[in-house]
Amino acid sequence: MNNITVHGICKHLLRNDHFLVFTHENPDADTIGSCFALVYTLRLLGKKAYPACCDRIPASLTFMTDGEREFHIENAPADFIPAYYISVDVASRAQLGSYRHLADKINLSLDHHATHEIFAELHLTDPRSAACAEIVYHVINRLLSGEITQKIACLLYAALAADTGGFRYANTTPVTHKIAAKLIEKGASHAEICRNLFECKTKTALAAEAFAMANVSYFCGGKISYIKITRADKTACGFEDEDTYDVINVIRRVDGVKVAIFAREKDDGSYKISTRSACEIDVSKICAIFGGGGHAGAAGCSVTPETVDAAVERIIKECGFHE
Ligand SMILES: [Mn+2]
Repeated sequence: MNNITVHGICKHLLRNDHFLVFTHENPDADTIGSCFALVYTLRLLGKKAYPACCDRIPASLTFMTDGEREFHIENAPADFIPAYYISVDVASRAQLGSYRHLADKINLSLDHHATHEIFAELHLTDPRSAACAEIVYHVINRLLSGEITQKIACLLYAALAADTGGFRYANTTPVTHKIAAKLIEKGASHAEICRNLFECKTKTALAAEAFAMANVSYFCGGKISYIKITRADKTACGFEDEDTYDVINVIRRVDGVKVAIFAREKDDGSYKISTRSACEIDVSKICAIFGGGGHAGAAGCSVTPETVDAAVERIIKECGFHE
């Protein structure tokens, strides 16, 4: 499936310059960490490189971007003319969000989604990698001959820790732990990163979680937990979309729950459905029914307001649990 190796990628990167590195829309720690680690590495090699992110960095992840939140293409200097386009952790054209019209320009894609839709000229997709940052680590380690800086180590560590839920999810492998160990050796501040990722919460994020705890419903004898959050709920309880990133984790941790479903009304009125599976049910296949995707244990899709309730009913049915 892959048409390039880590070695081949390094040769390409060394031969080119003026890089634009794209995250996926609604950026998470894996895409941000992978993107910025690659940008800083290319700069260390004397090249020009800028991140490109169509959405704002969530406030909870600005510890990874020196507090900055806007990384639109226009934020790069006016005299910077991109000549080489890279995407990291982007599973499909659609995941480039408002930059999807640039999908055909992507020269190199690094990704770890099993559902990866090939859109780049060169691509390395490894679904065995717990995070895209694992793949990026191998590239960066080679480019820098092992001389990974502390800043880059922190970015990659945060990405790894986030996509593995703090090295707790089933996607965590011995390789993940070996890379994490290397990154700590290079100065990754693991305790501070994990506090930022998993413990520190804004008051508005706490309000979102309180809403979820109070309003979760259960199906199939408690094997499925479900929460729907509308725009009206967000206004009434004083929280925003980015405060809801941990809502799915709140409802999936209930004893007996195998599949968690979270439907969130977005500002444009459409619904983003997120799903998590803690059993053999592959939620990426179920979300694919609605044009979505992701991983076996974590996936999502977008639906219209008219179809959201029917979509959730179908997802529950597709899980195949008997009462
Ligand atoms: Mn990822």
